[in-house]
Amino acid sequence: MRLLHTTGFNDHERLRYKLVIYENLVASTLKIIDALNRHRIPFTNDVKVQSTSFLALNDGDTKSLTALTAEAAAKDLLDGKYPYTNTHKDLPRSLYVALRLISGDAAVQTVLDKYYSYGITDNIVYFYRNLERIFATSYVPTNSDILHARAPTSGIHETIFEPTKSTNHMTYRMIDVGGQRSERRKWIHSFEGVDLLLFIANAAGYNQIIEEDNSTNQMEEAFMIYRQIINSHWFSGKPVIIFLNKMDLLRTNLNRDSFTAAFPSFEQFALKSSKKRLIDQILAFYTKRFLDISPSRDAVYVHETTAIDTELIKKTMMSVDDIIIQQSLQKLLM
Ligand SMILES: Nc1nc2c(ncn2[C@@H]2O[C@H](COP(=O)(O)OP(=O)(O)OP(=O)(O)O)[C@@H](O)[C@H]2O)c(=O)[nH]1
Ligand SMILES: [Mg+2]
Repeated sequence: MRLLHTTGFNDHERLRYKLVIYENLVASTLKIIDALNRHRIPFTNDVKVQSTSFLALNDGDTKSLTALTAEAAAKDLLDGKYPYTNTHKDLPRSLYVALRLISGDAAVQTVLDKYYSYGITDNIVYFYRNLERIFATSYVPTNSDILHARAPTSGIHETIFEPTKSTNHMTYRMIDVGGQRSERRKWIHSFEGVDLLLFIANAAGYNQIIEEDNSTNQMEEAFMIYRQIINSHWFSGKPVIIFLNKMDLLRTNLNRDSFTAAFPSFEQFALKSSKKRLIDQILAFYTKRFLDISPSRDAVYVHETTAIDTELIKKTMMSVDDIIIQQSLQKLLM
């Protein structure tokens, strides 16, 4: 939304994302190491980081690092040996070497192929692919890096979008709340007087458990939250837009059996469909579930989205703008 409706991010904000990306990289890698340990999968230590020109720029400890193994790098990461707090400095090269060794290791690749079953966030595949760029001198996160960064919202964040042609010269006030269970008790302070609910669910989350209880799947949790808030007085009679998001991941990772395991009532639809048809059936299934628990179906709009694809989102947001404009006109006429 910031990228579409404002001038985007300034350099100061971009640099803050360096820390988020660092934290994402470290947290996900620690989860991968934990998954390897729990399943007793040893590192194969089959990756060698060469003394490339990139590493030759290193800060003194290059020689010892090139002799490092993935296993030893993982231990150093666990011991907190790659700290980073000052976003005006480059990310530590020593961490680059460690992550190259770890991320390229054959054992790690087997975990990454099934990241969703280990509670590892999906953005790690993207960040591992871009390590060289992220760890280069004077790196500044790009829009794509920012879109891939995972920074759980804590508290209530209001953004004002100034009037533009796309908002029909109206000002939008967007209130972003955190989705995690611990955040939800704060919602009561933010929903008073809102005109429209934009509810975003992870359509690929049917086989991903939520971090808070390690058992509920993310889509089931989304239906549960939606049911609670849509029946509250704040949204009574208000239009609702539901984004079935992460469609890219649903398309690439969909597994028919784990989908029917997560939603047994789906089975009747799914018998012998082609993959494309199956995706359509899943979207119809999700949509029906959302509509079934909506007190009024008339003003519920469901869109499939891929939030990291700005061009695609631009198109979706145009129809969201239409709904907002219609809604405001109705309010004026009342
Ligand atoms: N592949 C893919 N990744 C996505 C898509 N949408 C969001 N993500 C990723 O999912 C993560 C979402 O992170 P956040 O923005 O913190 O999510 P959030 O829903 O606001 O989470 P809370 O603030 O905790 O409610 C980021 O890593 C994004 O890159 C998508 O359509 N496709
Ligand atoms: Mg958020």
